Amino acid sequence: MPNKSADQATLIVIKPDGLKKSLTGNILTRLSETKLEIVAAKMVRVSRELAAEHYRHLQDKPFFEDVLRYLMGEFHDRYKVMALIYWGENAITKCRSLAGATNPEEADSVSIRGSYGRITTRGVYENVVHVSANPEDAQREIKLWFNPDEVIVDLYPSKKVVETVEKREWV
Ligand code: IDP
Ligand code: MG
Repeated sequence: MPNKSADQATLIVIKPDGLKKSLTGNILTRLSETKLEIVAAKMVRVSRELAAEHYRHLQDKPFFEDVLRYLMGEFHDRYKVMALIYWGENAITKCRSLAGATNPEEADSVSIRGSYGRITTRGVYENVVHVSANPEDAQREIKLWFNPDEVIVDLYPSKKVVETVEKREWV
């Protein structure tokens, strides 16, 4: 497998509002403008633990609980998100620039968040998409959301482990 530079990767999450509004295609089309490569993609049912770890930098904020519930899908009755890894030169800057500012009201109106986001009456910024903020966050988040075998390139060092696990197979 090619070994690709880790600082060029970013986690992208299409949040529950993006899925509920059928924006997956639009968002992926917008992100394709970057000419970056998708090196992993999957649907995820977000647990409270995953949401809390993902947003741990916000744990002291008054909106922390609402942001967890938002990512878990509780405000949209859609208990899933789409997680992807985009790889390539300046992946983070390119994707964050297309995503727009965190506050959808302040985001450039042609950005993804400016086009499709909103602030709810509860005060949650529903901004449709997550993009890692910097290479350190990207590495932490990618390792949190994906196993090495789910990524088609070697982004970070990994090791083989042998374990006996109970898993489901097709009947
Ligand atoms: P980012 O998503 O642009 O990196 P962060 O500060 O990491 O922004 O915040 C994570 C998420 O928490 C945001 O995308 C948004 O959904 C929510 N959020 C951030 N700040 C606020 C706020 O002041 N009020 C309500 N929700 C917020
Ligand atoms: Mg962030």
